[in-house]
Amino acid sequence: MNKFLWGSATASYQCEGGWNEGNRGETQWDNFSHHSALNINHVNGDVASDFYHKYEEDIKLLADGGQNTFRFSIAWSRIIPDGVGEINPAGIEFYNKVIDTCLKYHLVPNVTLFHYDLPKPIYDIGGWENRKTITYFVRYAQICFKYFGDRVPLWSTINEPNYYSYCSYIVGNYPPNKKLDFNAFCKSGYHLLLASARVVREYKKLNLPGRIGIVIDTSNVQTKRSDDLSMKAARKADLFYNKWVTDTVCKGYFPQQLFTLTKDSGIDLSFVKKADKPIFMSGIVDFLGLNIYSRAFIKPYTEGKTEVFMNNKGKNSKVKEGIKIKDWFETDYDPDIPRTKWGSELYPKCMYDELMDIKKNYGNILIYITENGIGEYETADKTGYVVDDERIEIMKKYICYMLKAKKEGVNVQGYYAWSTMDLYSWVNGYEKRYGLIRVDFDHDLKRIPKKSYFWYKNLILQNTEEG
Ligand code: BGP
Repeated sequence: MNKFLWGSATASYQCEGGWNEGNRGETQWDNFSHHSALNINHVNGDVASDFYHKYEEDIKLLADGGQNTFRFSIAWSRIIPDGVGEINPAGIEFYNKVIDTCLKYHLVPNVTLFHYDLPKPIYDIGGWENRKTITYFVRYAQICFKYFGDRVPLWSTINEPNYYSYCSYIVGNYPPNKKLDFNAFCKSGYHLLLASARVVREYKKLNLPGRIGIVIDTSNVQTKRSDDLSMKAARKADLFYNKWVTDTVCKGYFPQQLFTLTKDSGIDLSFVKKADKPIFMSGIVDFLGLNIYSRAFIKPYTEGKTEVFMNNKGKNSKVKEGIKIKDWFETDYDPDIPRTKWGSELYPKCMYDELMDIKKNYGNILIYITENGIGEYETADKTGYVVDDERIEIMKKYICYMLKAKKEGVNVQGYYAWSTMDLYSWVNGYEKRYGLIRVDFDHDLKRIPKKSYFWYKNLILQNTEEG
């Protein structure tokens, strides 16, 4: 794998559909989208982009678009329908076909083991709040390595342990929809990282011809002022958003300051066990997958209550996303920075800032940009073609900043646009589109490459020729 990887990414629940086909078991997201009143968009991933049936067409389109790699995730509940019991041959067969199709079209498969779709029976025992989930996850990972490890050179244990826990236990817009439950946030976050470390350790024992990492959403922390109070708040925000994960997976231990601060904030840390220490140390990753969308612009917050804001309604809402955590920090708003219709900042320079920060802290660690892109409302012309100039303009800037950081010595070796095709957006449904390829959700799920698909193809070609 000497070539720079240029590709795009998906996740099982968001694109596969076929939710009750091939003996797939129910997941936490099926349960949420079918039954919860908190599913504000009233849509689900039952059919999604129908990748379950159209995977061959999608993978061929990727290759035709000049891409040389494809990031996707495995649905745990296809491999082990109840999460803990029998292996499902139909699930193994499905992912064998996906992987073999990638290889047929010369695409490097980049596989994530867990991208949010927890099997329902495991969710029912408390999901990641329950330590037992770690043992079940390790077994599931071992099965994946056994069946697919010979052909998959890039594995990621978990997608975004931080953002996933944040939405599940602080914002409350992901199941189990707990709001501002910092105890559950810390506990599940700790278990997710411990699970990741154990899986990394298992993988390394096997001496397979690949690498293993983790995928993280990093938000480069920035402030308007540089006084003492602002700098202290910035350090806390950096621990909260980034370093509890990046330090732990790159160095093998949690930042000590984090324990002191969380204890002072009244968090019950009884889930931290002495015996876990060597596991974290032996679970250091081979690479970091970075999902980069935006930065965290913050200021100190010492008076007032802890609150969280999230725009889950897009253009019909005036809410800007953010959080206020007493004695830690609060989100600041910069009027000069444009925003998406969902209220998050459009700030492409965060790509460069974050990559330089990673280099400063973790040296030459191998990096893949595992997600980057922009969610949009989109309309197609009569033929189904979408002229997504805004996406092109933004991605161009992000990619320029990535290449600038690479020139300055950051060991970044791949870039994945989010997403390969239009798919289900967590809590935002099908209105928020990220794909390089349009999916006609109203009719026959037809695939029609957008303008950005051709632009990306050209960009890959130019960058490959120039080396
Ligand atoms: C990341 C997730 C993806 C994807 C993306 C866009 O956090 O890893 O699965 O969904 O964000 O987020 P959203 O669809 O909520 O806009």
